[in-house]
Amino acid sequence: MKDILTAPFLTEMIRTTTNMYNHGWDERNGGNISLLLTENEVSEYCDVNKVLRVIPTGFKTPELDGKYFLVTGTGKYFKNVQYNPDINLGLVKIIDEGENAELLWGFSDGGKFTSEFPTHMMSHAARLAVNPDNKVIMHCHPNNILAMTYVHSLDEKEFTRTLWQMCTECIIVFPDGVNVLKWMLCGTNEIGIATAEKMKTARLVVWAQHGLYGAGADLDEAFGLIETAEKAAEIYMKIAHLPLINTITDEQMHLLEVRFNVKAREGYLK
Ligand code: 2HA
Ligand code: ZN
Repeated sequence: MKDILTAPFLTEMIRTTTNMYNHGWDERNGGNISLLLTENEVSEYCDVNKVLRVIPTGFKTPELDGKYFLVTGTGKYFKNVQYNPDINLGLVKIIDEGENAELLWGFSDGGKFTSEFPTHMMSHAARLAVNPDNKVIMHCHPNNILAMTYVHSLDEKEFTRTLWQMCTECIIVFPDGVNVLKWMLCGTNEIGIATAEKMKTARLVVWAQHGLYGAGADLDEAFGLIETAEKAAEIYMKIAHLPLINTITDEQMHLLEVRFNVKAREGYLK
């Protein structure tokens, strides 16, 4: 058995949480990530039959039965993942139609997965139905997206169009746009169900006055999506109070669609 601390999925997770902390997106225990792994990947580094503990989840996701996830821990700080990965991260296998998770590695101080586990697992199920290659659900509190939810309409089409207009790359990176959930109580099955519903049509879901969720085929893709949306929101927050003289027009967006072979969300461009 190889040392799990050398597993690419673990080193990537450590780099990503550290990077996100350094971006200021994950203050204190803010943010959480789950990464879907194959049994082959996991069994190189850990005995999948040696269950340390069984942790109840409080919800059902039968679609994920038998699937493995590396996930950040509840109450844990992204800042600290690099120093104590075995305390701050856990590797679990989903069993009993999602109602329980077998802990195979990590959470070594007796901890458990993020309080947002319902949203993570329900969003994985929703994204996998759209894209079987999806592996990552990522949540964080980026400053400018958060700020924008206080001063911009939360209408999904308007929110998306504003972000697209802030940088040329946006429509190329997230042609599916950004869905928006009005403020809801976090850490609940209800916000999980609502987020997963929004994940069916976009890989980015804003939680108003809270933060952002991103989905992707790997950690880089989910990170890059969030990074691009956050940059657009930063530009918006720099200019929103100033007279707008120029913008990216819908005609120009159509040129980007053709040049980069992407299709903007149906009905979002004139
Ligand atoms: O647990 O970000 O939404 C930290 C959070 C909750
Ligand atoms: Zn949060």
